[in-house]
Amino acid sequence: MVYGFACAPANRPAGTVGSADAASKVYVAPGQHDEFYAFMSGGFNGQIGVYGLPSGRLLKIIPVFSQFPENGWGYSEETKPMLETTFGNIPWDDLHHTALSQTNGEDDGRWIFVNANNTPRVARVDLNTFEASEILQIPNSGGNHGSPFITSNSEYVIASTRFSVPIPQADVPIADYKKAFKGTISFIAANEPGKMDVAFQLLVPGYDYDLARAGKGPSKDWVFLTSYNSEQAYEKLEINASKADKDFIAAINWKRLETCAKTGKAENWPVDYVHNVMDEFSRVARSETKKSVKMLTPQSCPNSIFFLPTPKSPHGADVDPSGEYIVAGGKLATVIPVHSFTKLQQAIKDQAFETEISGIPVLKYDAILAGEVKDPGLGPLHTEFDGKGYAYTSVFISSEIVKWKLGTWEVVDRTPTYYSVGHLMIPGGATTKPSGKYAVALNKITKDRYLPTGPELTQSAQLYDISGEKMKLILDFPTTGEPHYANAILASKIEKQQKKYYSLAENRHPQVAKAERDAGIERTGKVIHVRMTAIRSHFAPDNIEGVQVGDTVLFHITNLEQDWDIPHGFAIQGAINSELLIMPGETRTLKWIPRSIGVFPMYCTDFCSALHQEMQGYVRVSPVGSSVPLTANTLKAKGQVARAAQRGITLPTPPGAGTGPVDAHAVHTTGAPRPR
Ligand code: K7E
Ligand code: CUA
Repeated sequence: MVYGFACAPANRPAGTVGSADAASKVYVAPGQHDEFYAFMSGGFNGQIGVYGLPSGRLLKIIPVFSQFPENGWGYSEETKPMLETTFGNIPWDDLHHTALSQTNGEDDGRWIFVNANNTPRVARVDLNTFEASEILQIPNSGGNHGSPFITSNSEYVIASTRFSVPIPQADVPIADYKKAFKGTISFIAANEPGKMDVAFQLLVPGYDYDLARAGKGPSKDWVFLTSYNSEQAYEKLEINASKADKDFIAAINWKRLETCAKTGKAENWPVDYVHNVMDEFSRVARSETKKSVKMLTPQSCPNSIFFLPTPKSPHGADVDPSGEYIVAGGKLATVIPVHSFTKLQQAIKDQAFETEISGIPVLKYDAILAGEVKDPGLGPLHTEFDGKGYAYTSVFISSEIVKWKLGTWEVVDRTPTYYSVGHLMIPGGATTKPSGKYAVALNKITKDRYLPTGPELTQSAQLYDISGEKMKLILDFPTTGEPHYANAILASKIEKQQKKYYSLAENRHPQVAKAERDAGIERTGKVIHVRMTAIRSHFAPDNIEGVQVGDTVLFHITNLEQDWDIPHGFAIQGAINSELLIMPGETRTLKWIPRSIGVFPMYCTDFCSALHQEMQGYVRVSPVGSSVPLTANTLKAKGQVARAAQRGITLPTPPGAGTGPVDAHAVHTTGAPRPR
C-alpha cells in the first residue's frame, strides 16, 4: 500500500492542511448560503444526506427506503405504503447511488433518483419538497446495485441486476447456475412524475452487472455498464470470479431497444412488482401491484447489445462530457482502459468481433480501445470529469485520487485520500457541463480522522479544490451513513423552487379538518377516527374521552398553518411507532392502540412558539364495554352535532375554543363538503 493508514500518528493525522488558504475556501460566513447542494447516498442507512458545499454542513436527511422516526416517514399511515413491496412492508434498504434528472445532458434540478440495493427498487425524490414521491420495485432482479443511471434527457433510468438469479424465479439447485441463472437490465420510464414504470427489460447472460453511465452527445442513445464474474462462478467468488483477464463492459443501444419494445419484439412476462406514489394533493401514498413486464433478448432485438472486453472485474463505467470516451475502473486492473465511442461504431460496422456470447457480439479489444492510463494506482474504481479535459479516478487500494488527461492518458497529478476512497464526485461531473471547481472523496475507512466514537467511527468525506493544476485537500467533513455515490448541483438551480408549505385549500386528504370547526371524532366498531387540528399553540380537540382498551385510534392531524418553517409535531404516550411531524397545510395520521386504562398525555414535539409547551392534551382510556361516551372538546360544526347525535354522542363546546388571538391564524373552510 502506498499510503498505509496504520502508520499515521493518532494525534496528528496525515493530510492535515490547516492553512488559512484552505480555511477561507470552505468558510461560509454565518447567514450566508453554500454554493452547492450535495446529495450524498447514505449506504446502509437507506437515506440521502443533503450537505452544503463547500462548507460540508449537513442540511437535511431525506428518508427514502428506511423508516425515519424523526419525521414519521414509514410510520405515519400516509407514508407506510411508500415502503410496500411484493415481500411486504420493508423498513430498510441499502442506498448507494444518486442520479440527478437531466435535460440535454445537464442537471436540471427537478428530481434525484436513488436505488435500493437489497430489495430492488428505484425512488424519485422531488427537489422542491426534498421528499420521496415515488418508489418502483424492479422485478426479475437479484439486487439493484447497478442503479440508477439516467439518460441525457431523463427518458430512462437504467437499473441492472447485481446477482443473476433464476428468471423467472424458480426452485432450482444453485449448481445449475450456468444453465438457469440470468441477469436483466431494466429501463425505467422516468420522465413523468407519478408514472414510473419498467418500460422494458433486456435478458442477459448470468454474470454480475454493475455500474453504468448513459452516453451523451454523439453517444446519447447508448448506455455502458460493467459486468464481472463472466466466469459464472456461484461460490467463493473472491477467487472464482477473478480468474479471467477480462470481463466486459456492455454497450447497449437503448434507442434500438425502445424501438424493439414499441414494435412488438418484446414478450410480456408475468411478474408482480409494486409501484408506490405519494399523491400530491391528499399527501396520502398509494400502492399498486403491476403484473407483467416487457422482456427483450439480444436475439429478439439484434444489434442492441455488444460486449467490450475490459480488464479485470470492472466496477465503474464513466463517460466523459463529450460522450466519446468510456472509462472503466477495474478493481484488479493495472491500467485504466478507455474505450472510444467512434471506434466502437466503426468496429460494429466492420464486424470486428472476437466471438459471440448468447447472441451478444464481443468486440475486439484493440478495435475499440482509445488508450490506457498507465500507473493509475491500485484498484481504480470510479471516474469523474472537470470539463477542462481532465479525468479524476478514485483508487481504492492505494487510497488516492489520480488526475489524468483525456486523449494523452498521462497521469498529471495524484493526491492521497483518508482513507480508501470509493466514489468521488465533482458537481456536474457526470454531465456534459461539470463545474470543475471541487471534488469530493467519499471514503470507506475513517481511522484517525475524527474524534473516536467507540467501535463505530463516523464516515469520512473530503473536499478537494480542483480549480488549479494540483488538487488541494481543503476540508474533512463527516457524513451520516456510508456514502457511496453523490451528486452536487449549483444551489441557484433549485433554491428558488422550494415549496414553503402545502396549500390547505388544496388539501384533499379524506380526513382533513381545514378549520377547527371541522375537527371531530367518530367511532366505527373498534376504530376511532380523530380529526384534529394543530395551530400555534393548541390542538383541537385536546381532550378525548370514551376510548376503550384495544380500540384502534387514528389521529388525523392537520397543521392549519400557512407559513414557512412551522411544522407541528404529535406524540402520544405508549404509541409503538414514532412521532409525526406535520408540515404546514398537510394532514398526517398516527395509529395508536391503547393497551391499558388510564389518562394518557399527548403533545406537540416541535418547539413551535412561546407556548409550545402548552400544546398538549389528554386521552382517557376506559375498559372494554365501558359506558363512558365518546367525546372530544371540539367546536360544534354544522352537521357534526347531528352526526354525533345519530351515534348517541353529545358534543361539548370548550370554553373559549376558537376565539382569542391564536385563532387569527386559522384558515377558514371554503364551504366545500369534506370528502367522505
Ligand atoms: Cu463503488 Cu455501491 Cu457505487 Cu460503493 S459502489 S464505492
Ligand atoms: Cu406545535 Cu409545538
